[in-house]
This record gives sequence, structure tokens and C-alpha cells, in this order.
Amino acid sequence: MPCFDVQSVRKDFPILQRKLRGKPLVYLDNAATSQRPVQVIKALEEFYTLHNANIHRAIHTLSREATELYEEAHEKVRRFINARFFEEIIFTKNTTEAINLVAYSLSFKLKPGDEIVTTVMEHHSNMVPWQMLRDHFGIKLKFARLNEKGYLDLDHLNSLITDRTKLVAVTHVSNVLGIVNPIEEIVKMAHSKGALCLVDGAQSVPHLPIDVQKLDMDFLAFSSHKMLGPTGIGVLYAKREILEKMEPFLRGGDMISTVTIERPDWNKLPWRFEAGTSNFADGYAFGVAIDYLERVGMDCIFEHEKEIAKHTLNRLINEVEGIKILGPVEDRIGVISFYFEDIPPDLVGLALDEEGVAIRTGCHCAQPLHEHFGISGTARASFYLYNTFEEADYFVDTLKAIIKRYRNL
Ligand code: C6P
Repeated sequence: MPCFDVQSVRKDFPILQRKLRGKPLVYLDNAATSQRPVQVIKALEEFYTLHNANIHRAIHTLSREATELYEEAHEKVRRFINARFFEEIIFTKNTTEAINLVAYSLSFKLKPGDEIVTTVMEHHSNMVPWQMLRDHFGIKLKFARLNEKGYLDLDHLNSLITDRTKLVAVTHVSNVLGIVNPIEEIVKMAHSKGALCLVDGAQSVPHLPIDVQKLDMDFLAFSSHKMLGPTGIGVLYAKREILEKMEPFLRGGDMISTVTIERPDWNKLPWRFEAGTSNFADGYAFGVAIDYLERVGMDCIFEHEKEIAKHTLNRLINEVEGIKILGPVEDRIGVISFYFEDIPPDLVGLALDEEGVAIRTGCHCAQPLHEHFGISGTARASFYLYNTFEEADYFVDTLKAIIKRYRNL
């Protein structure tokens, strides 16, 4: 039994009442984006109805209100991940932009021959920016592999980190395998060689409690849209002492204190890294999404998803003939990628959609990981706080019926 009432949570999500072709929507594509509760939807309406004005610019009431609401959202994020300082929370467009911010900023500091270590498990967002540093700045890029069980090979990772390593960039939770990497250990490995550690938290921050001080990572990137908040808002957390030495990524208004035609002087943190008019309305509503998650409780959400994933995996493995699950079957949170030798993933996805079940198919922006397993794509079911065991059962039963029908054709 989850320590919150899933049915009353579901009532807050209008879209979950939708029917598709007369069948109730079963939304299992949460790793791509979550749904939004009515509190977040109303917050956006309220902002535009009552408070809309540009922030950090004018002295009039609306501008001051909007500024206060936007800054309050930063403070909520700080509290949510237990960062030490308000200055450490930068709002970006999404996880991708947060990681690119670090990559572009590092391009000013790194020298040819410096090394970055990442893994084959990464989402393209935590791989392509480092390839940019390799291809244009002469940085050596190394990839840690998986072990035979499908977990990150920590010995291999450790062996790749040398005195020349400047950054270890690793995902906290794989968006394909649903496994949680031992971040505390990885951070210690990086720090023991004097390297910084960047954690891609796109699939962890929405699903489990995070304490950046305890984990001691130097950077953490995540997206609002995967955690009940609006699209177009993400976060880069970075330790203050590191941000103070970093070059700004985007340059223009709001990120400067003074500008002469000779030179600009940077604004204080975190605004130095938020150039131009910020996405303040969505930023405010993101804070409301965080309030919602905190009310339900991240520990409870984590437990609920683990239980649903365990139940679903048990049924898939024992009842669905020929199913292949990607990665280890233990220690998962609510992400399950699977495939069949004889049925293409897209066909499975379309047939499930016919019955009201939304899953994702393809390589989930993790092509090298799929290559590692020797396949081009999978079907993926991913759960969140509002999913029920009944929905998981409906998904498994429907999948069984689909493959039976397909094989009898
Ligand atoms: N993964 C998925 O369906 P953005 O798009 O910037 O909000 O998040 C990028 C990203 C980075 N890291 C991980 C581990 C991710 O899972 C994602 C987004 C989605 O798996 C969309 S491709």
C-alpha cells in the first residue's frame, strides 16, 4: 500500500479522466513527460491573469510581484534538493540546456588533452555536448561500459578517471534501464582524482528524494516537465564556488550589472546565468509543482513506483512469452524497456495505443545504449505517482492479448 492515496492524487490530473476510443487513458509515458495537476494548470492561469510583467526590470507592482514569485520558485527548488545557497539554482529551458551550459562554459577553461569521462548509458543530452568539446576543443572523451548484469561497470569507470580528468558526467537514473547509479560512490571516485562530477538528474529528481549536499555532486541537471511542472523550465544546480569561476553561457540582458562599450560586468548569482527575459510564468508554476510533490512526499512516490515496477516486471517475465527486458530486473524504479524478437516495438506501441495505453517506442534518445544491447529500439513503459496497480495489470493483460493475436495471424 502506498503511503498516499493514489485515487485522490488522480483526481487532481484532469487528463487522466480522458477516454481514447471509449477506453480509459492509461498513461505510461512518464519518462518522456509527466502529466500536470490542476494546481499547476491553475497557477499558470492565475499568473497571467493577475501578476504578468517582466521580472528584475521595472519598479511597478506587477513587476515586483512577478519577480518575487519567480525568485520564490528558485527557493523552492533549493529546498527540494537541499542545496546550500539560493545562488546555486539556475533556471534553464530543460536538462539539455543545463548540461550545454556547463559544456559551453567549460570550453573556456579546458585545454586540449584534458579528459571527460561519461558512460554508454547516457541520454544523448549527456553525451552530445561532451562530443562537442572533443570534436572542437581537443578534449579526450572516455566512455565507461556496463557490466555483464547490465549495471554500470564501476571498476571500469574508476579505471578511466585519471589525473587529467576534469569532469565525470553520469546519469543518476537511466531513462531506458530504470536503474539507479550509485552517485555518492561515483562522486567520490571523481573527487579523489580532482575531477568535478555532473549528474544528469532528469529521471531521478522527479522520482526519488535528492540531497545534493549529501551526494556532494558539483552539478545536477533536471527538467520541470518530467516532475508535474510546465515545459520550458529546467534547472542547473551547481556549487556556488564553482559557478563563481565559470564563464556565462548566454549573454545579454539581466545577466550583467553594468555594461560599457568596452566591457560588461556580470550580475550576481544565479542571474548571471539566466540571460534575457526568463520563462518566469512557467518558473512560478514549477514551484507549485514542487509544492505538490512535497505534499505527497518523495519517499512515498519512490516506494510506490518501485512496487509498481516490481509487480509489472514479475508479471511480464512470467506471463509474456518471448519478452526480453533490457537491463537488470532488480533495483528498478518505474521504467521498463522491453522488446520481442518477432514483433517490432512500434507495432506493440500502436496496438497498445488502440487500447488506450500510452507507452514510448524507439531508442529513447539513448542510441549507444541500445547498440550496446545489439538492438535498434525498444518499447518502454514508465510509471509515476498517479499510476495504479490496476493500470499496470491492464497494460500486461493488453500486451498479452496483442502478442497472442499477432502470433496467431
Ligand atoms: N528523456 C525520454 O523519453 P529534456 O528533453 O532536456 O527535458 O531532458 C533530456 C533528458 C536528459 N537525460 C535523461 C536521462 C532523460 O531521460 C532526458 C529526457 C525523455 O526518455 C525524452 S527523450
